[in-house]
Formats: sequence, structure tokens, C-alpha cells
Amino acid sequence: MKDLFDLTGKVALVTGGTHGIGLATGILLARAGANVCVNDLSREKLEICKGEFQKEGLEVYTLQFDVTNEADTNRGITEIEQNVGEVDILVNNAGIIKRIPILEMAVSDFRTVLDVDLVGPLIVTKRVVPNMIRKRAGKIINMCSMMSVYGRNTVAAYASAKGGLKLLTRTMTCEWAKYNIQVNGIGPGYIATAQTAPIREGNHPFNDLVMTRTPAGRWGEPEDVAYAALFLASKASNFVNGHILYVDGGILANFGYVKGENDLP
Ligand code: NAP
Ligand code: GCO
Repeated sequence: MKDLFDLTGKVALVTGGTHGIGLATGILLARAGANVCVNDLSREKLEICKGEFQKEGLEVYTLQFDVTNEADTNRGITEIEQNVGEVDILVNNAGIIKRIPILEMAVSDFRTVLDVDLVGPLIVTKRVVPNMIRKRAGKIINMCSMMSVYGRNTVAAYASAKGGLKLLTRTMTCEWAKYNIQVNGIGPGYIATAQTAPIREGNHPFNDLVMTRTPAGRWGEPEDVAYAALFLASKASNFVNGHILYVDGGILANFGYVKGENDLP
């Protein structure tokens, strides 16, 4: 059974993995035996990330490249191939959000979010997948969102990007599943990270919304998402293709809930 989730000898790249969901994912994949690489924009955050891995007695290869920049990404992946090995598991985790109403949002801001959250995964995957096709093996995990399904006010760019990433995931599947490459997505619900801190901390009213809309009645933790990534990175998911695995505490299953209704003692 342990062998099913053993990633020994595999090279995994987690983009934007210096904290939050990406860091939890990288640490778990390393615990499973993978040689983990993490890129980010900030050298300082990469150093902090290295420290977090070392606290767990784990190694990580860190490097700086911007997933929206094709030349920078190609250079970065070449560096990984020269220093660690060809990428077997790609977690397209890097992402941003800008919470601005549509009419107030500059088109440039809209484009920036799509660039990181939708074009970025395309750029990194295009550079990594040819080796997977040659080897007839690979795992690609795109970090989608419950906003791949729902909209909500102020997140038009983010939801558009994550909705697009859901369909990009399915299209990648159509083109590459025949080469034994499993392409899937993860759709986290509301997870306690830096990205959601502005709508979670300091008794923000959004907390009440998350609590009533999430049947599990809590914010998710980055590790909750990392466990799904381990499954999709492992042999256990070799016949799972084009699937978005929602890790959302049941929020997508739930129309709504009246506080106190049908609560058991
Ligand atoms: P986070 O804490 O904001 O981390 C995102 C990471 O992406 C950061 O390390 C960031 O680096 C990096 N990044 C941003 N732009 C980049 C670029 N151009 N090139 C390389 N790296 C870049 O976010 P998170 O909450 O852990 O979320 C991780 C992923 O899950 C994102 O795709 C997010 O959309 C998705 N997600 C999150 C939630 C949630 O509730 N938290 C729910 C659903 C989906 P810097 O810090 O240096 O900018
Ligand atoms: C928001 C949140 C969400 C989460 C996540 C939900 O402003 O609604 O940031 O977008 O980040 O994407 O799945």
C-alpha cells in the first residue's frame, strides 16, 4: 500500500511553492520521496522556503523564475533538468488574485491575473510536457479553485482565469492522456493562506459567509489540499484524467444553511 504513494526517484516542480498551499504540497511530495523543486519570484521567500523544508529534514531545490515569462521559464526548467532531472510531476500552483469590481478594474489588472493564473500554467506545462510525452509518463496538476465553478463579486479576473484553467486541464487531458500523462486539477475551497488573509483575519464578515456556506464549518488548511495533490501525483491516480478534485469542505454541494437548523446535540 505504501508503494502506491511512493514518489522516490521522481522530480516534482511546485510553482510558486514558497508558502501557503504550494509549500504544504512541496513538503508532502518530498516526504513521499520526490526530489522537489520550488520556484518563486522572490529570492528571500525561496530562502525561507528552504528553511521550512530543512525543519522537516527535507531537501528542496529552489530557483527564481516568473511563470508568465516564457524565456525565464524555459531557462528555469533547463536549470532544473541540469541540476535535478527532468520534471515528472508538475504542480501549477503559482497564482494571484485581485479583488476589484469589474467596472473599477483596469483591463491591465484583468490581464495580469489571467497572465499568472491561466497563461502561466500553459507556459510551464508547454516546456515540461515534451519530455513526459517522450517518456510516456507524467503528472500535471493545475491548481484551479471553487471559482472554476462559482463567480462572486470582485473576483471576475480570478474566476475567469480559474474557469479557463479547468477547461485547459481538460483539453490537456484530451491531447496527452494517450501518452500516459495524467492531467488533473485541484479546486480548493476557502483555505487559510496569505491569499485569503484579507477576507479572513480581524473578524472579517466574510468569515460568517464561509462558515455558513461550508458544511464542514471551517476554513481549509494548506495540508488539506496537499493530500489531494499527493493522490494526483501518485500511481493511485493513474486512471484519473481531466478531473477537478474539489477540496472544499462541501461548499460546492451546499446551496445554503440556516444557522441552528437541524443541528444535532
Ligand atoms: P499564495 O499564498 O498567494 O501563494 C501564491 C504563490 O504564487 C506565491 O508564492 C507567489 O509568490 C507565487 N507567484 C505569484 N505570481 C507568480 C509568478 N508570476 N511566478 C512565480 N510565482 C508566482 O496563494 P495560496 O493561497 O497558497 O494559493 C496557491 C494556489 O491555490 C493559487 O493558484 C490560488 O489561486 C489557488 N487557490 C487558493 C485558494 C485559497 O483559498 N487560498 C483557494 C483556491 C485556489 P510571491 O509571494 O513571491 O508573489
Ligand atoms: C475570494 C477567495 C477565493 C479563494 C478561492 C476559493 O476572494 O473569494 O480568495 O477566491 O481564494 O479561490 O476557491
